[in-house]
Amino acid sequence: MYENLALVGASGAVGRIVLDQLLQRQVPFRNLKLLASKRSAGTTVTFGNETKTIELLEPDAFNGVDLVIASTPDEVSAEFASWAVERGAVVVDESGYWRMDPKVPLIVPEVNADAVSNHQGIIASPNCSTTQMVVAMAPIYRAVGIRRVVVSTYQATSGAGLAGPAELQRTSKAALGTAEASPPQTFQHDIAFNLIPQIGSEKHQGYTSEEMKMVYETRKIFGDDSIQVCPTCVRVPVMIGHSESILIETEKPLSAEEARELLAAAPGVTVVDDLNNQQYPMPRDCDGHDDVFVGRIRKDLSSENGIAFWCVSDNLRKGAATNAVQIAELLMKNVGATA
Ligand code: 2RA
Repeated sequence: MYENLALVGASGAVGRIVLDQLLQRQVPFRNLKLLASKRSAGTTVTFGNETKTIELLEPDAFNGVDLVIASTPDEVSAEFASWAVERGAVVVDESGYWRMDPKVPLIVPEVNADAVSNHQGIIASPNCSTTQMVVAMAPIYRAVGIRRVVVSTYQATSGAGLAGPAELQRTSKAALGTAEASPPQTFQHDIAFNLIPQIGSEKHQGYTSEEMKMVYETRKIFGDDSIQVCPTCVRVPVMIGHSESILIETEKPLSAEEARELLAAAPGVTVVDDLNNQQYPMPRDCDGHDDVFVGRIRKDLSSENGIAFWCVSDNLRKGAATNAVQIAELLMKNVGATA
């Protein structure tokens, strides 16, 4: 049974949405403990009608806990996960630390829900830019196979945590002359009225860490190392909602109409695709929604088996909090199924 939950990182941008999702989705649990490191321990957050105090993240905080949902920096996850697992809890972790560990399933429920049962105490949730892409790839992969993906991302400032949108606001005001200019702190350059073609640091042959996550995580989630991925990740002056321009080269040919039908029928996908009536997904419309939105679906004019589309998702929801809560729900359902 997963009755006693702990949320690690409750005061962060994603942690707050996890709390909302636990209520909205009526996730069945008995007790909920909120944990964070020294800086936030002792502060309070609102959970429904309750005011809950965040407790200190320390080994014994996991005594009696069955299931942990965690949204923390990698180095925090590296330390606390074993404290929880040694005390019998299962950890659903949103950090990047465990994702490529062969003993840790990397789960997007719409794509590889079955892999959840292979866990040894830790289950990872992918990076936001990967999650929305694989949800949109899944129905096409299942129908006709996928050889190659070329993706360019347009990633919102909230991907960098609470400090990202704050920096966008501050630097926008400065650019408009209504506030003092100050040097960027969260991003490498001024993000106001700008685009920054770097998320993360150099990782492999001129690709950034964010870009290589899209390569490695996609292959692990599909269990298919033959999928080729060429990513370019860009930070854009948007508050919430990552957008992606995706070109998929399929194994067998697929028409745009067939792709639209597959996507429309896929779990977790909403198709918004009517160019003549200016209908396509945009980040401001997707903010606050759990689905992955797809539009501009069309045949590639330059290759036989190419399908191109535009994909937008709330990076704090399906890209993080919602996916983690869905994994927790899968675990709870699996226990119910075997009981
Ligand atoms: C970003 N994908 O948008 C990252 C967050 N995990 O910065």
